[in-house]
Amino acid sequence: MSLDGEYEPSTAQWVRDQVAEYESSGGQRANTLRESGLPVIIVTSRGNKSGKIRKTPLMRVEHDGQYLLVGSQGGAPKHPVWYYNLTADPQAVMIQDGPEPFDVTVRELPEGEERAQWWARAVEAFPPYAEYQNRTERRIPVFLATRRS
Ligand code: F42
Repeated sequence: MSLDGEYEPSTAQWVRDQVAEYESSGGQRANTLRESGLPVIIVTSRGNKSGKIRKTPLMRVEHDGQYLLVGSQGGAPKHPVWYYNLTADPQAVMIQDGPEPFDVTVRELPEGEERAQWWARAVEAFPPYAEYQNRTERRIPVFLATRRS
């Protein structure tokens, strides 16, 4: 793991519990969104203010080895704050999708064909994303994550 530093768990209990269970089981447990059966990944970023290590479960949207990270936060009016960690340092990001985390570089997708194609994949993987976007004026941000060798 190339992102070192002090881990600061989420302020949301269910989130930090999911991260702990996922990591301690090497991705064997707590790898879905509650009973939905829909798969989850763990995204590690560096706090853009605190410099601490932050870990965020997100729905797994994967295609040909790339991942889409969707800043939906249930359609809330504001971006989740991990958004600002990724924009501040797109290289200080890791994804765990199974036993071991790996380094990725993220790029926010602007409006256009590529975003539309990935958004369709996201809604296919997790249909509530479509509702969440209808629920808010905010354009839900999405990042394309590409593994660094
Ligand atoms: N959230 C999504 O947005 N999309 C998903 O697909 C998604 C899936 C999912 C699946 C399972 C699960 O358990 C949770 C899931 N969530 C999903 C929720 C997600 O894990 C986050 O909890 C949610 O998106 C909110 O992210 P957040 O980064 O806003 O978290 C808050 C609660 C938080 O931890 N705040 C911290 C705090 O102390 O208040 C600060 C965190 C932080 O990164 N601070 C930065 C720092 O420097 O340390 C500063 C950030 C800034 O600029 O303010």
